[in-house]
Amino acid sequence: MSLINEKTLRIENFAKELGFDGFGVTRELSSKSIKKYKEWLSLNYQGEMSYMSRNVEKRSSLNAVFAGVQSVVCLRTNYLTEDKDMNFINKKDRGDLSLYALNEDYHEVLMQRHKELEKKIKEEFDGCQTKIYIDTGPILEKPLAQSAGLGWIGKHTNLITEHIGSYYFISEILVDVILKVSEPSLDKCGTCRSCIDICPTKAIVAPYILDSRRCISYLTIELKGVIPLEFRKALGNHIYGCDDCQIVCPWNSFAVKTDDQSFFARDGSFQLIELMRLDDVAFRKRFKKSPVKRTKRRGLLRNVAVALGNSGNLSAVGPLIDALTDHEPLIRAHVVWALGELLGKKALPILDKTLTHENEDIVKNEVELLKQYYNKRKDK
Ligand code: B12
Ligand code: SF4
Ligand code: SF4
Repeated sequence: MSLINEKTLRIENFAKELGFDGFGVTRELSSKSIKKYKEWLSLNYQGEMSYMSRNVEKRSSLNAVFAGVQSVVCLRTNYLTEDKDMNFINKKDRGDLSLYALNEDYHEVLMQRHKELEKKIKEEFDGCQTKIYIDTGPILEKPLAQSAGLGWIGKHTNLITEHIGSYYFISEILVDVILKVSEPSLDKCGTCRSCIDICPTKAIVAPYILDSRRCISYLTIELKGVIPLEFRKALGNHIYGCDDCQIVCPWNSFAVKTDDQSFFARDGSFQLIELMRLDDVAFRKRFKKSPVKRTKRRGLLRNVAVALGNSGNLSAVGPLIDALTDHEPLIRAHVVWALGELLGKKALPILDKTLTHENEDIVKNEVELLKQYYNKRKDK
């Protein structure tokens, strides 16, 4: 075995000891992936995620993020702690959160592990330079991981691994020395299209192509403003991200679970009414260190209001009326919609009475839409 192969193997073994369950090495980003990324941007599929269009040069060239890069160590971390099926849609009084978001923010959990692996690489290659990426850097992680043999990009656009599934994070350490490269993974989606068919908002517009603007993960986490009307019903009870396309993927019936305590649900009961009542202090306390804090309180309660509107649960009416006086216009706007869904025309006098001093356009607009809807029905 050559020295490079030996060193790479020792680094891989250490990565496994640290808890990474997948390790692979690649040298470059394929020109096909760069082309596909640029096509995706040209169609505006990134929506409001301006960070996706800001660093095109960096995302298209590893050298632009790390001069002198010779190898990319790609890593996989399983976050699956519990079985999940589509039954959650019938529990309409509860919000559904993505499996990855049930406990601590993984960016923080994973950093320490990466630093230890980085130290090991530097022990093996004295004086080498390294750079860690965990999700947030301007690099195309999935195509890199595919060419490092960690899995293939499925039609739902997530990376999947045979016998493991897709419930894992990917991350990288770029290094300026040559490591032994891995064999790339091959696509095993075949004729299946379950993910495309299940998607509630038809966000997978073609196999391997996702229009983020339609994806519930984007709508509930990344989008900062008003959720477009056309998607609100389809959101159902999703309140933070979406796992649907992964739940139905046949490769996830083999999904292996992790025993890493950092990913276990810290509080499984996401009762919508209870969440609707969270004030600023309670929100901060409940979601401290959780990925959910990304949406801030106003984003989460916006989503919760939509889910309550979809719940058919009339006991939500009282808490929703209380929320009409919330200090966040974004929340009030979605509460208006939710009351319209639950009470129909009967919501109008309540809104007129409670929102007499309303100044915010986004809220007034929702009331106006509801009025127009019932006026049109009267005309007919
Ligand atoms: C932006 C982003 C999002 C956006 C857009 C998602 C997307 N599919 O691009 C939104 C907010 C919607 C999102 C959602 C989710 N995300 Co996200 N997200 C990212 C981020 C930051 C960038 C991804 C990116 O570059 N997208 C741009 C497009 C152009 O890239 P692409 O999907 O790789 O696909 C293009 C090319 O790869 C190319 N292509 C490549 N190979 C092939 C092959 C063929 C045949 C074809 C035709 C095309 C093709 O075509 C595609 C263009 O159409 C990455 C982290 C990172 N830095 O990479 C995490 C990341 C992709 N997200 C992740 C996760 C976990 C999720 C969610 C599952 C979270 C959730 N449960 O809600 C969902 C999944 C939604 C879905 N179906 O993809 C993980 C995925 C892990 C995995 N197993 O793959 C990542 C890698 C974060 C991480 N470090 O672990 N995410
Ligand atoms: S995450 Fe949900 S909304 Fe997004 S593509 Fe998958 S099924 Fe569709
Ligand atoms: S559901 Fe089917 S088509 Fe979609 S990613 Fe999984 S195997 Fe591929």
